[in-house]
Amino acid sequence: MAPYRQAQALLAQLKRGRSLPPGALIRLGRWVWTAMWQIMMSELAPRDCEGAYVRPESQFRCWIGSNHPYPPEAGRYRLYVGMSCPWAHRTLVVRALKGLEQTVPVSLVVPSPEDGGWVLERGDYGCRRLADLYRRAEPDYAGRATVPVLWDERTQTIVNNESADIIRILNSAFDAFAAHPERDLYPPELQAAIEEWNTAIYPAVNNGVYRCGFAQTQQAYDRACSELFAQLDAIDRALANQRYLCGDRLTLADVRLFTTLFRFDAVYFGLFKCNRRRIRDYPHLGPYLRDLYQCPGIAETCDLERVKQDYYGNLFPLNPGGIVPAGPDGSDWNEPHGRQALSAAAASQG
Ligand SMILES: N[C@@H](CCC(=O)N[C@@H](CS)C(=O)NCC(=O)O)C(=O)O
Repeated sequence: MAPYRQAQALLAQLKRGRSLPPGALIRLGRWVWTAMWQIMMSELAPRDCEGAYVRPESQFRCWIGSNHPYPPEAGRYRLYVGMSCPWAHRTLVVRALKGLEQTVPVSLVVPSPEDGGWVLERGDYGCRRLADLYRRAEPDYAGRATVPVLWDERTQTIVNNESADIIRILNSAFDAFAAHPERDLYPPELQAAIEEWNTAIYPAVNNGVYRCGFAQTQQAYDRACSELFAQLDAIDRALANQRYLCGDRLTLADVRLFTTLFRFDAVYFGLFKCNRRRIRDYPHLGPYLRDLYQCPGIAETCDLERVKQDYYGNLFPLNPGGIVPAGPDGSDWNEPHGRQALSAAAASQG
């Protein structure tokens, strides 16, 4: 008999028997499940002494550029991404906006419930798991094997595994090969404004949804949830009078926000308990999200079904039954957003 059936039969027997009344069974079940939940959560999400999620620092932080050890070359560097991951999604969006599809190839990773981590779809360099690729780059690597990874095929090592860096590299390092070198998503005159938004949005929104979902105490969740919605309200107000975060031009600040907003109603609202309000119900954030989605090249980087499948299907401690909810179906992504009127200059960008 399969272990699951055996356990079921045993439970049925216990429920019928006189020796263990249902109350004791429920207490036992709660104790076992809580202990397991705590063990699994500590594995999934490092926490501080108050039970708040603490994201580990990315460890590979080299740069690509003509005066760096890694010179820009077409076809030399590869991106490893998972389609459900918001951090990896940022890199796909910038790659598409810059027209780098021929210059920087992509390899996909998919989550493996058995391994509890990413596995390579193609098995590059004989590596099955992403962790194997990390160890190929650095045999003593003891951190988490995360995506995105910007990989150098020449030296077979990881150049960078921090999305915030990789999108800046993609924005400028490969302009000699890009289909859209003229499109600068991090222009010098807007860098201070972009960084100001990033400083507010990263902890409260990008990482904030994870701080809600991975909180291990009520107090930690309450704080993360208040900060998240206070920041979303502030962004919504700012977007009332301007098309993008920094005015008329789409910048890296929008890209970084987009990939969190794209997942919000489908996974963060339910699975991560970010449920004070949906993005589609905000007067300006809702249309802003559709505006970005409809920007040429971006829709092709989006896979909402994959997002739902991976989050609900693989974050076991948050959804032990593995059931993937039916909605939302995302059928309104291409509805009119009406935001061109906010910016004549942006309208001509398409
Ligand atoms: N700071 C990193 C975070 C990347 C990250 O946490 N990626 C997640 C997927 S959404 C991951 O690969 N997690 C695997 C793990 O933590 O073991 C970045 O922005 O690039």
